[in-house]
Amino acid sequence: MKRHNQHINNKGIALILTLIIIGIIVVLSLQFNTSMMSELYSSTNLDNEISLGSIAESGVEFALALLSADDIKNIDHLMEDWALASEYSKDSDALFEEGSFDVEIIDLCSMIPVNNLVTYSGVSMTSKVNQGLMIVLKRLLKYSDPDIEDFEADKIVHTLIDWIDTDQDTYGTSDGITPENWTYQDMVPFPNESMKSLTELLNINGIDEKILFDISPQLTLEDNGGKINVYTANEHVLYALFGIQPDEPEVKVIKDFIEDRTDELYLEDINNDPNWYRDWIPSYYPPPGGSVAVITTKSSYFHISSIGKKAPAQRGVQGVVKRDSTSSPAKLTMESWEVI
Ligand SMILES: [Ca+2]
Ligand SMILES: [Ca+2]
Repeated sequence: MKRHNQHINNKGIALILTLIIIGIIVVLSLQFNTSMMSELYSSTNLDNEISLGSIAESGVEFALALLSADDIKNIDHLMEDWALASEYSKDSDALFEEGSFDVEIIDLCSMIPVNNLVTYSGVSMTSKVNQGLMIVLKRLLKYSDPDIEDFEADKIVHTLIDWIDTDQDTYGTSDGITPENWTYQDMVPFPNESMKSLTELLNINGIDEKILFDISPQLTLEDNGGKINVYTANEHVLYALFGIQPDEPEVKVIKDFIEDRTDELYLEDINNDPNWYRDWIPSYYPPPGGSVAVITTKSSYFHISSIGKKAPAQRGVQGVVKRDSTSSPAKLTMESWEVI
């Protein structure tokens, strides 16, 4: 890890300066959300707010520049520059007379995409359940609380499917569970749409605040294509993905993989072979549906937060960016933003 930090320090300032310039170009080519930025600047204490808003905006540009400049397209991992945005931010005071920014980029493809449990296809948009994700989510629930029985995890996930899919049918009734026994509270009929907030999960019987607290860091509501990036997923997601229970000795497989995927000794190997992880995680831990069903090695949705700081005040924005790497340079689209 020491070697890693040194690497960051050496590259830090030069990289920031270069990327800020790229960033300005990137942002000029984006449909930037001007109303969001004017919100950033609007306040009674105008001078200071403008300054803080500009710093936060520079942070966003910096983040976009890092995502755009990532030229290893078929893999996204935690040793790449975008993943080190927070570390690089520590040098950002060099860019301003007063103040600095604190930028963090989180890969949303590192998480389990709840709304992708249901996919739609064809002209009639027939809904289909992503069986692989269903299994992964069930495991996540059971691993977060060993008291959750298999059938209870089933009911929770099936209820979630009914919440999201557009029909009024009850998923999985063929297994003998009748709709009256089902599991939602005060939710008749279901919204039949994507979840808007993870706290909505509390409406589902079997999910209490403790379980929600445990599982929500592993979940995203963004459509990330229904796949999880093995190189950025946290250990709990990886346990669920490969079916390794957290109390089994086999967790060492995952812990070693997590350590080695950020070891620069392997940087070149990883960059050259996206399937490098398969040497670390043996094939007798098959992800549900096989490797192609729920696993990816590249990411397309990122959460960016940028805080402009000028003691004692701070101001920031956060939002979701979609990156389409099929075009060159990669196309970045702001999906949503809010001032924080
Ligand atoms: Ca990459
Ligand atoms: Ca439904």
